[in-house]
Amino acid sequence: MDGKQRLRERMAQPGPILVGGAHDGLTAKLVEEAGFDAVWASGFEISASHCVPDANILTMNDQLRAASWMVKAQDLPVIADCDNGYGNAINVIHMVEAYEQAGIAAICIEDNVFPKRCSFYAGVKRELAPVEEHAGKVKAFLDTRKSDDFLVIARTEALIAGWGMEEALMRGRAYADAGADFVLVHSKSDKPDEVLGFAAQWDRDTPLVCVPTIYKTTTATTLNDGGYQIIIYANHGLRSGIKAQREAFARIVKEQSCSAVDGLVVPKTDVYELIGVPRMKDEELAYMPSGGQSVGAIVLAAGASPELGELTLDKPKTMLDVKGKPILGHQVDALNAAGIKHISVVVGWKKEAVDLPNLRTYAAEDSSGEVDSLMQASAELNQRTLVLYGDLLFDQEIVERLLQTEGDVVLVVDRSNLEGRTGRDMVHTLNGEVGRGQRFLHGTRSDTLKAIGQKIEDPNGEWIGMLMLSAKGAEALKGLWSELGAAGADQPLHEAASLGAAALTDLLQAAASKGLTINTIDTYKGWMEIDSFEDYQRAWAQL
Ligand code: SPV
Ligand code: MG
Repeated sequence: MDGKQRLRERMAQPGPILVGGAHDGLTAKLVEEAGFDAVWASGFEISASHCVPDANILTMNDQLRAASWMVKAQDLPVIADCDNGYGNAINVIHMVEAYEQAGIAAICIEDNVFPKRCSFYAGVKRELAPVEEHAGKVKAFLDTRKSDDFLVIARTEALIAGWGMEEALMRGRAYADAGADFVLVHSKSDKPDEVLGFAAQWDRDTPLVCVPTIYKTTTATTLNDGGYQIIIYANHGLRSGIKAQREAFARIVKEQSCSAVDGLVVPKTDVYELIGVPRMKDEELAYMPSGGQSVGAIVLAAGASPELGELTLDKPKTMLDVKGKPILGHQVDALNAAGIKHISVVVGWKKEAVDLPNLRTYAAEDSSGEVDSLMQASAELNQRTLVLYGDLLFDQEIVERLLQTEGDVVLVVDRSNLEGRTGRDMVHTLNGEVGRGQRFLHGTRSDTLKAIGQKIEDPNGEWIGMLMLSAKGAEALKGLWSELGAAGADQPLHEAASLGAAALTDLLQAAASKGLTINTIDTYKGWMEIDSFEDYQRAWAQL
């Protein structure tokens, strides 16, 4: 259903139709959010938002462009204030074509001459167009519109101009008789007497519209009972916005600090919701190649490393220098080169030493289990995310192949010689390793995890400490984590004595046991974990 049909449908229901004034897509969205029935693309507001008087200084195209953003931003019907039709009946014809094409549900044209003056500006020159001329514009509208659901509100300014009730009624009748769908009678009286008096003498079937800006205490119900079907609240978004912005700006200038307006501003996330950032994320996932740009990375680097003695007394392992750059620096370079720019690090032990630029940090206890650490960065687990250990050095090619995968949870598994690997993160996968001595290409094979842990039986690979989560996979792990937490943090999990001490392998095993498909891709070497002084020496020798 388009805006025109929705307005028609609403017109068939009882009660006043409440219309909220807007000047752009965002204010139209707020009108919708508040529960109005339709949006008023207000000439007063649109002009003011360009900081010019409401006096035909903006062109039809300026006004149409603003109204079109309102149509796009939200689902309510948009009723466009079209002033005097921006000229004579010929201008109206072209205007009707353009507005109907833009998806506007209804337009309003007033019997001001061109150029107009806003109804409320005091002490300005005010003239009305001859009644025949305005009735001619109404006829031009009707003969030009393609759909009978595209409606015209004909508005008289007779009361505003001080021409009296008889003139207002005569004009209203002429516009109704010309075929207008609605008649709007505008009044700047601070009491509703004029509009209620007009309605009391109204002797046509054409429904009435009013704009209670000045007779502001009169409720929609009273106006509706008095004969008005559409009530337009024309400019309150703009005026409340000016007040709020004036106060916020003044406070910032006075206190020279953003925190001065803490209580006055909405969180940025509120803005993101309004303008459709969540939708954009879904669309990126659905339609864009999964390059690193839409992928984040989380480096787990919270733990202390007593096995490295003096080397890590004042820094976490991830900050150990390998040939002039910390391990984390090597990781960031490889991730950046693969297009992954949004990198977070969970820090704990000597966290102040993690001082590389452009990283987000999340704090965990240095005694936290790996899963606990990962969940400190759970705010980042809302998109495709690569998770890796902070002591891992790896070939960039491994990341590039992970980016090509499609599974919800994908682990990188080393299939090279497994002898002597005890106490490591071993895996057993469905199909196992490629037969010894066979030729093979990296990236041609994906397998499914059956078991993971340090003590599993019959391992056929080693997990290198790097995995890729889709947004769905990340949600699944977060969900499982809170489910397990609800059952009690002291409960053992797989090989861990408690949930708080659980390693990633424990959570992955629990997820696999619950039926989550975990895929693997193979590597034959191309990575190194710094677990001992010997590893560290090897890293210097090999890098
Ligand atoms: C507008 O909002 O531009 C209107 C209503 O035309 S009023 O400002 O009350 O004239
Ligand atoms: Mg106007």
